[in-house]
Amino acid sequence: MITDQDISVHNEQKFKVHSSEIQHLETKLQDKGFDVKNIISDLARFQVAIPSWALGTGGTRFGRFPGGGEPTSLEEKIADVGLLHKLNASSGAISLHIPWDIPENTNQLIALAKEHNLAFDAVNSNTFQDQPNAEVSYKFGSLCHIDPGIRKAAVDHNKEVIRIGKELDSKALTIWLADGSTFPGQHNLRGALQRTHESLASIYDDLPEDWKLLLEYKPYEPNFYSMVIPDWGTSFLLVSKLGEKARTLVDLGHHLPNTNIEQIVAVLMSESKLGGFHFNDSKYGDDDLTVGSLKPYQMFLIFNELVDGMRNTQNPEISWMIDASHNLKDPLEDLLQSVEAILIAYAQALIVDRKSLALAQEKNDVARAQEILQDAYRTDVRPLVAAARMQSGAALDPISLYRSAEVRSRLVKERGLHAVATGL
Ligand code: LRH
Ligand code: MN
Ligand code: MN
Repeated sequence: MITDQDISVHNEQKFKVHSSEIQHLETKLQDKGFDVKNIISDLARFQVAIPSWALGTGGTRFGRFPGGGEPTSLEEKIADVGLLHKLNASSGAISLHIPWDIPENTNQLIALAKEHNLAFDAVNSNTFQDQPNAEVSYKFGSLCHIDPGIRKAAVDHNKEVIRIGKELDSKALTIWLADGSTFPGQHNLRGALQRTHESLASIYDDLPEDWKLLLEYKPYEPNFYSMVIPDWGTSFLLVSKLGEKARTLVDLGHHLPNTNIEQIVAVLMSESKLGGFHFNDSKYGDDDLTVGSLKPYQMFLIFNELVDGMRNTQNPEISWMIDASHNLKDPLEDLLQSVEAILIAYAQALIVDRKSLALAQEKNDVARAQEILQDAYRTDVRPLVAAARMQSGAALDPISLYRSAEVRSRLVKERGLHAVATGL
């Protein structure tokens, strides 16, 4: 849908303004001792996986309002992510959710992904919904279930997801559990945790050597009295027991209001246990809104810890992924905005004057430390992000090209107005 030719025409149109912006920024950053080329290369390398379930409009309990032209097959989902990657060169992977996605002809899917320069990121298991004709029900939990037969079914499903992931050359399994209790007394809290650990250990036994197991946590929802893995501490406890290949995944929406997420990042990285990220934004809970739409300063503070941790800890490579989906915007525009917001926060973190910050910290110069952080945050780094895209052959302004190329109406024409993606 978007060709190299479209991109070069677009970039030529935008180049004059862009080059004056980047020159201005370069002068400013050079003066502070930053090598702009290095920053641009770091940004160009950064890849964020797109979840297959974000390509359609999400919904609320009250309704879903699809905008048309949504992908209805895995092939079409891959094509959509390919389109994003063509536009921004930063979305080079797709994360599948089984059984929302059922890869049938894996060889064909691998070839198609290759055509779009995409890799298969973490595969996600689903033991939070009952599938049609399923022999067991997860109504009262999955890996924590009191019934060993149901626990085994949930474990076997995760093993099946690993098997599928291996075929696709994926390298990680992400587990999010809805397990918990809604009323006091429903669970023996220690028992539920113990059984979950045993089930996870059995899944971990099947994990290939070069894979990782990423374990999410969430304080509430769907259960409103207790979740078996409510917080980073419980996830950390479990992944520590499981072994080296198991790590905690931080989903930004899975915290109680005002939680200091950047501090969680720092603690996990100091223990080499931060495995992955699910980016989104929220005001009230797990709202799954566009990254950076509500709390861009928090995003920056998180990336500030990530950059510091990536330089100064032994934490292994982190899996980056978006986990967002809502009711109103064109999902592809929304994802372009999310990826842009992630890269902006990363760029801001890359221009923190860390030497001066360390000095200010040493002297307990609190005002200076704040000045240093906010100086980076208040710099308009968008030209750096655009430069990284252009360097990789993508568009200076992806959304404007997406709109001028009328991608959505072409997708509607091709797939139909009532094409609705499977998923959440
Ligand atoms: C539920 C959730 C979780 C998973 C996703 C599939 O909270 O958003 O974050 O990663 O569903
Ligand atoms: Mn998530
Ligand atoms: Mn969530």
